[in-house]
Formats: sequence, structure tokens, C-alpha cells
Amino acid sequence: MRLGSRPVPMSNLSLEQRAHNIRRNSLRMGEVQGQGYIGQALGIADVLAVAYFHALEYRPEDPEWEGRDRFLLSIGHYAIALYAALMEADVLPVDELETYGMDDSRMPMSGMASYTPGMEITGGSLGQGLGIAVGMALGLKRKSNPAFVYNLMSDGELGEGSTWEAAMVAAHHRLDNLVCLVDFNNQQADGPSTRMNSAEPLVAKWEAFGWHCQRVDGNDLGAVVRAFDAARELSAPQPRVIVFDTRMCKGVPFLEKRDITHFVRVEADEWAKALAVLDEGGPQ
Ligand SMILES: Cc1ncc(C[n+]2csc(CCOP(=O)(O)OP(=O)(O)O)c2C)c(N)n1
Ligand SMILES: [Mg+2]
Repeated sequence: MRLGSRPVPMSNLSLEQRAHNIRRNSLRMGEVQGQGYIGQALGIADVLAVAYFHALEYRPEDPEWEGRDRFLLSIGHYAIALYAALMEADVLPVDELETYGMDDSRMPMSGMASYTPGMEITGGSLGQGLGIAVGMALGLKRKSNPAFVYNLMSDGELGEGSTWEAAMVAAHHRLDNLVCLVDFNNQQADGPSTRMNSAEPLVAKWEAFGWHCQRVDGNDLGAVVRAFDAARELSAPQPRVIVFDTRMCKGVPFLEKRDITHFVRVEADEWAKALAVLDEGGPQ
């Protein structure tokens, strides 16, 4: 553990409970605006719970603490998911969710670094996060700062050339302080990623680019924990990537069943129903 960092865990709530709370916060924000990328938020909640309550070192009261692990949200449209996690992590106050997406809110609908504590980058233009993460990881190494850089990106971003340019540079510089997290929800704007522009065989591809690659079920908390641990503990001098297969809308069966495209339509009366169904299912 780094000098001055906080001991984990911050409390004895289970990861299941944390993931559940992240899903609840997301749905409550969606209800405020009547919209939001809720399918993505529900799908990635387990990965965010493990990131913020198992893997990352940070200080909720000092989000810019120099020793913090950096968590980059390359996918700006997933902001609702990260706000939900930052609230659960006490970086943002929960009652602020009432302001989600409003004028003067610190939580705009797309993630912007200058607005929100804990939002490291402005990530709406897809394919930029990994390049920024590479620069940060290099910078930290030059400053002998042992922090890790995590970059959360989407399967849609695997179709961006800039992602693979960054991947090559990361391997060239042996960035063992860089962990890329890919949300493979098999969904992008026009349909399933595997049908639009398949990145398979994905593990072999990352490995060919010089990365240590794992692929796990992103909604299996135990598997997610083990993957984060393995990525962090690996001694090989190479960057690490974890591909998480996730299920959009996880935890709300009537939304899971919907013929999901990139943006899930939730009717006005369905937000409360979604929350009730989530609570009924309980932490999983
Ligand atoms: C460079 C760039 N091209 C296009 C867009 C428009 N856009 C926003 S989200 C999105 C879907 C991309 O797929 P993925 O990130 O996997 O999204 P998911 O459906 O899983 O949320 C697109 C095309 C963008 N933000 N940036
Ligand atoms: Mg996707």
C-alpha cells in the first residue's frame, strides 16, 4: 500500500451491495431527466463496484490527491454510470443526483473533467481515452509515482484506429502501470458490435499488440475481482487489458429483454417500476 493511502475497505458493505447501490443511483438520475444511457450503467455497475471498492486507491475527500489511481472514462456517454459510482464512493454527494443533466449541474449528461470531481478526462469523442491514458501512465512513471491508470472504454471504441495506435505505444513503453478495461456489451449505435465491425479474436489481438489480456464475465463479481487482482499483481513489464463481457440493463429483467440498441427507451412510468424491480431482485 502506498504511503498515506486509505486502507481498503472503507466500510463493510459487500461488493454486491455496492453494485446494487450504483444501479439505484443510475436509475434515480435517469428518472430525473427522463432519459440516460441506463443500459450501459446497469451493465457496467459490477465493474465499477470492484474498481471503486476493491481495486483503486483514492481519497474521497481529495479527488486530486497526487497518489491516486487514475480512472479515465473514455466513453463520455457512460457518465451517468460513473457519477453513480462516485456518489457511492463519497466523492460526490448523493443528493446531487437531483441535478443530473440540468443547467449549472456538476453532472452533465456527457462526462467533462472541468465540471465533476473524480472525472479525470472529457471523453465524449470516442477512441481518445486510451491515448490519454498512455500519456498519463508515462508521466507517472517519469515522476516515479507508483499509481495505476485505468481506462474504461467500450467495444465500439475497438473500431477506432487511435485505440490501436495507443495500444502499440503502451506496449513499446512497457507500461505496466496501465490497465485498460473494455466493456464488451456487444452493442454500439447501429447494432451488435460483432455484426458491425467485429474485433474478434479479441484476446489474440491484444496479445499480438504486446498486452497481457484477460476476458471475463463482467457481471460475475468474483471473476471481476480476480481479474483486477491479476492485472495489478502481474510482474511482466507490459500493459494489461481486461475485456468484460457485460449484459446491458443487468438487474432489471424487463429492460434486459428489450430489443436493445445503444439508447434504451424507458417510459416515464417505467423508471419507478425499474427501481422497484431492481430492489426486488436485491443485491446480486
Ligand atoms: C469519434 C466518435 N464517433 C462517433 C460518436 C457517436 N457515438 C456516441 S456513442 C456511440 C456508440 C459507440 O459504441 P459503444 O461505445 O460501444 O456504445 P454503447 O452502445 O455500448 O454505449 C457513437 C457512435 C462519438 N461520440 N465519437
Ligand atoms: Mg458497446
